[in-house]
Amino acid sequence: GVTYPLVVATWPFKEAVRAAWRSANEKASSAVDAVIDGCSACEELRCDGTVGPGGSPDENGETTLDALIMNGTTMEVGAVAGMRFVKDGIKAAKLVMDHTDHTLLVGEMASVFAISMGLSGPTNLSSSESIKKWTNWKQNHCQPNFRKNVFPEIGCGPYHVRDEKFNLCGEADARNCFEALELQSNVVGRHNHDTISMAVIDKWGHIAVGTSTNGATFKIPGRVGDGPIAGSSAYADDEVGACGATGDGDVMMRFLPCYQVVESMRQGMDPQRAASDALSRIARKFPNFVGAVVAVNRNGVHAGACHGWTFQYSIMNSTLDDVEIITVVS
Ligand code: SD4
Repeated sequence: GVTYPLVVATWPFKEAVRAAWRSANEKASSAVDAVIDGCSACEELRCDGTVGPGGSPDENGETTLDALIMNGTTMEVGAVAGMRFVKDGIKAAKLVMDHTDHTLLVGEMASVFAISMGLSGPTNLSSSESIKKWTNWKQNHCQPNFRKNVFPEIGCGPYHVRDEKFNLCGEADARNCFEALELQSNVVGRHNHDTISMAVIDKWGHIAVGTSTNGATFKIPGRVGDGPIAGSSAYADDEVGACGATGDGDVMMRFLPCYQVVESMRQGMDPQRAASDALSRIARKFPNFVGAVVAVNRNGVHAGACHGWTFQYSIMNSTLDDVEIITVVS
């Protein structure tokens, strides 16, 4: 039989799933409120030192947050992208959903809105770890992550566009050019598990999803990933089910994999096939991308799929004593 409530989330973020479960089960919260409680716990605890403030510094050493909340009953969405100076990403997203006619606010302006609505700030989003990570990268490696067809003269730049890649580089900077070419193809391993995407089906069978992330390490300032994009990092529809995604957001957001998963389930695919199909569409064009999705239908049947890495997701419902971790291999 169908057992509600139910919580699923990307990665073995047990404390976050427990928080959402307590909210949905003991407090009988709505699906939206349980997602907020779960993702907020993840941000506060920094889920294994990854999600939320204090993680993933950009090229300038700053941490910014992307977050999304979606109500699968009303299809309302609220999101923030590249948000600075406010620690509560998912709560800011909910304020956008509940108190504006908009869907997505960005950058400093998202922070101004969040603070005007009562969230605390402005706060520095760096941690000693993120500063250390960035300082080390800047001083010792300073690799041109996320850049292509441009080459730094020395170390960190400035970057120059060349019409012919290696051949037109002068002798002096040939080594840098070569390293840049090498690095450009080195996509696997550039992500930590720094994204939570969570779905909750509440006691009444209503579904909500949410995502919270600090994006990609050493991203170009201004970069927004799949996190705040409905249909990409997460999607929910009470009539069908829900999906959450993690991985190489720069590629995944071109395919709206979670929209794909939910629509495939609507057409009759089971969660496993829907999840695998959504990723194989991406892999056909970008065989080196790394990513994963977790899918759940409105009957509580769940499945995961991944490409280029081993994926784990968490599940909790009343048939389990505690959060269960499921490992998916590509
Ligand atoms: C992003 N999708 O911003 C996120 C990163 C991620 O586990 O999922 N990391 O691209």
